Amino acid sequence: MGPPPLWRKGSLPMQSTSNSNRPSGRRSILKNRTVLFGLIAALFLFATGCSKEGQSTWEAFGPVAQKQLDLFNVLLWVMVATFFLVEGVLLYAAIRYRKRPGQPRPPQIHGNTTLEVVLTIIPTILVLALGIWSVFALFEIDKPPGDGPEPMHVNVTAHQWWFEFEYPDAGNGKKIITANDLKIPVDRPITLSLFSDDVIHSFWVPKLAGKLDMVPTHENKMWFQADSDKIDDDLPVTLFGTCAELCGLAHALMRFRVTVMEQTDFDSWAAAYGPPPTNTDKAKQGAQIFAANCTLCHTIDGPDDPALSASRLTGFLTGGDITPVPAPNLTDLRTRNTLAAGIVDLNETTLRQWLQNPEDVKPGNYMSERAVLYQNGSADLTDEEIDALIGYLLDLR
Ligand code: HEC
Ligand SMILES: [Cu+2]
Repeated sequence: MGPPPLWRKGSLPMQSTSNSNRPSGRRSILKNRTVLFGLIAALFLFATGCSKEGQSTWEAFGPVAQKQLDLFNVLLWVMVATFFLVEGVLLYAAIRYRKRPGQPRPPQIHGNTTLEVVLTIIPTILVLALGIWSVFALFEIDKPPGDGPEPMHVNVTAHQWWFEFEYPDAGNGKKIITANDLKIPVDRPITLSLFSDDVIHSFWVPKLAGKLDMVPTHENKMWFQADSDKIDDDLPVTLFGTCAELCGLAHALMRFRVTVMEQTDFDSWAAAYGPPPTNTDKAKQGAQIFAANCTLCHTIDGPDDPALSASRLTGFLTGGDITPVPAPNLTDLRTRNTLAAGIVDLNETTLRQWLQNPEDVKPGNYMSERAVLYQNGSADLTDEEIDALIGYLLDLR
């Protein structure tokens, strides 16, 4: 006689009746402090992740984000409903028709044509409907509607680890280059061309639009708009943006702000764009220190000269310890709200910390790594020189 066939009752070792101490094993997992702590932490993160404050996808401030949010909501809830329906039926069947001692095996049925047709048609309709709607939504938000206000264009270049914004047509033909703080007029489509100077980054302002990669040697285009009737607070309003593609050491410290303002305020900012005045002795001293130590990488008197930018990029890409690198244009630093790619508020205290030792504020940044000044750790500048620089950069009087 050979071994008993596998399907016969009691023939599998797993089905043996001895059921050892299973339940107590399960209880001890929950008693385990690490596991419990992990679960609570996960719950906390989950709960705080849903807050609408700050950087949130749950609140749309414009047409592009709104369309994407609608799409997300419908897809999510249809899928949640489908999940609970299917799992519910499955659980019901598994419990209701489970094997009970002393009962015969339930009859095996196969090939109920009506059921199979219905169960094929419903998912097909669902997938087609959601899929077709998604594709239409994609086309709808591809370009700003032609009948609205004239779009404003911005070129965005990502660098390790900060964002550069160029407004080719903002101030009556005057070119404007700035960094880390994108200023946009409300109720006007903003078209963006995205570039990168080094590795792949990703541009993301959750309240205005989904993310889009910023790829070296390739231009990606997107647009968004901030609508005044969707924003409850008084303008100007500051929105959060971030790099959403792991791009090296300081990736998590690569953020930016979008300041939404009235068109008139935007126009006066653009008109006032220019270097900080040097009408005090302190500012003059600051300007001299700046010229001696900082202009290898930074421009402060208007848009960067393209040839200079190119040579800084070459210096950066060819490496070496002390080289020029692309750096934020500081012409309008005094109108920005944050410092070092959106990671701290900009004020005298933070700017002093930055100038004393950028590494303390933003580990890994290329200013402390490549500037001669910081090769011995903290700055090769006296407190008085740093004061003068701060007064000059922020136009303090
Ligand atoms: C070797 C090139 C280099 C030199 C020299 C240099 N910097 Fe920088 N600087 C950078 C880079 C790169 C960044 C961007 C750092 C980041 O956010 O990752 C930066 C950022 C800054 C910022 C923050 C800008 C912003 O938009 O948040 C300020 C302010 C600044 N530098 C001031 C100075 C001053 C003042 C000097 C001269 C004392 C100086 N830098 C010298 C490369 C340099
Ligand atoms: Cu990045």
